[in-house]
Amino acid sequence: HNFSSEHEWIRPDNPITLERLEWFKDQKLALMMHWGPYSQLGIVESWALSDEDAEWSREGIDWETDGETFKLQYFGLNKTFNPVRFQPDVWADLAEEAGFKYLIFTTKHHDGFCMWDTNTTDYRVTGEQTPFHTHKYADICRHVFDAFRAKGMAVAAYFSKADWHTPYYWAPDMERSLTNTRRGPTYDPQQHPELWNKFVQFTHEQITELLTRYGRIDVLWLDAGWVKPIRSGQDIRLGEVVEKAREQQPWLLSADRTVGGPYENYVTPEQTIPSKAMNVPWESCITMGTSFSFRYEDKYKPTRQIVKILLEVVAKGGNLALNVAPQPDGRLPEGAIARMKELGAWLKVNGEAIYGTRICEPYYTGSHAFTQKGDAVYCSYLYPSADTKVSETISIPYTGPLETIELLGMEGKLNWTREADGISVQLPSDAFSESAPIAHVF
Ligand code: FUL
Repeated sequence: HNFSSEHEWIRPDNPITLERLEWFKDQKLALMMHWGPYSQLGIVESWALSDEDAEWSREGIDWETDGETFKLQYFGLNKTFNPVRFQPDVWADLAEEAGFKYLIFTTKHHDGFCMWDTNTTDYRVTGEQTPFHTHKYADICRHVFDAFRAKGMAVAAYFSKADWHTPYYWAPDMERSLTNTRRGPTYDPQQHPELWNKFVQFTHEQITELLTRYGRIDVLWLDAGWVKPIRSGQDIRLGEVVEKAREQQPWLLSADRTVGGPYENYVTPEQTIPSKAMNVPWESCITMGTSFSFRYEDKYKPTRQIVKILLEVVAKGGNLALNVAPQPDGRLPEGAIARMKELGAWLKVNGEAIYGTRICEPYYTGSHAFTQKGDAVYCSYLYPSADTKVSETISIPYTGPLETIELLGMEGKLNWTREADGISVQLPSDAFSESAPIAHVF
């Protein structure tokens, strides 16, 4: 994608969807979670299965064992997946404290392992081969979704259209999934229409299960955009299943990433922020650590950087899906918890400038982020580090109409004066006595 404002395909003809996109724009902050058997190895989600980009995705894997052996081992990871320290309520409590408004949870990554109790395959968390299947929380998706909804958060189901486990993904002349794992189905649907129909049916059944048995789902978040009608002819006829689901769940948004058309209701940049503000609905997914899934000894972005990312995203009109990866035992990593709490503390004071806002010129300057809501304009002033000397006056490049200025988290009106290219605001004495905060919001 070229993330310009010309996303002409985002024109859902459905009025409910248009209304829901306004709801979506209000939410601003999602917790994205990638979790599955791959978490045990601390690898890049399920990418080690693919022969593409192998240098990156198999880094750290003892590749002395040949590829075939590894793939067999990989598909055996369900036999050791046993996250007995998984406590969905603890996740939801933390997510609420951190200020997240919705959850995006991996129901199935590219490896095809289902984190819900599906009828379509034994390669699932409730399957007999998976030791966790006897646990009270075995139907992981159900318990995660319920716990988050109980806290008032919305739920998005991440679902990979690519499925490297199902036989329907592999051309009949290929020896199942163990050779030459490529991203998309390995055959041309026109040449093997029956096989393709089986794949489509299998996919529809899985999505339908998620959309009919698991309560309210706000977003169907479809990954593996390379499975698409254009070029590869791999049309999973998503409309059929989404429209059917909308009979029960009219609020459902569909994010069929990079595919375009009526079922890509919003745009989803990955690990990047668009260069300009965009009016079309969008959501950047960005990892707190270095990877979407759990890595041992991962490095997390400092809270200051996370807030900066959030401010830039929101000022440009988007939502941030901040990815935090659970450990294989079911707990969240300590470093991630600490940052979630700090983020929550900042949002508790300053969330007014984030949630429910819309873009406001001059958007984002690197040090100032603007938003608006009602008749208020919010300017967040970002301090580069805790050691930055906070000066008594702050310049704000805002030339619009203005009556009074307040500082979020403090009582009273501030003194300000007009300058040639903006305004100059005087901070109250208790706002600049300590080490620099992450950002002051005027
Ligand atoms: C990508 C996937 O291939 C990654 O593994 C991850 O799930 C990311 C959010 O989307 O396209």
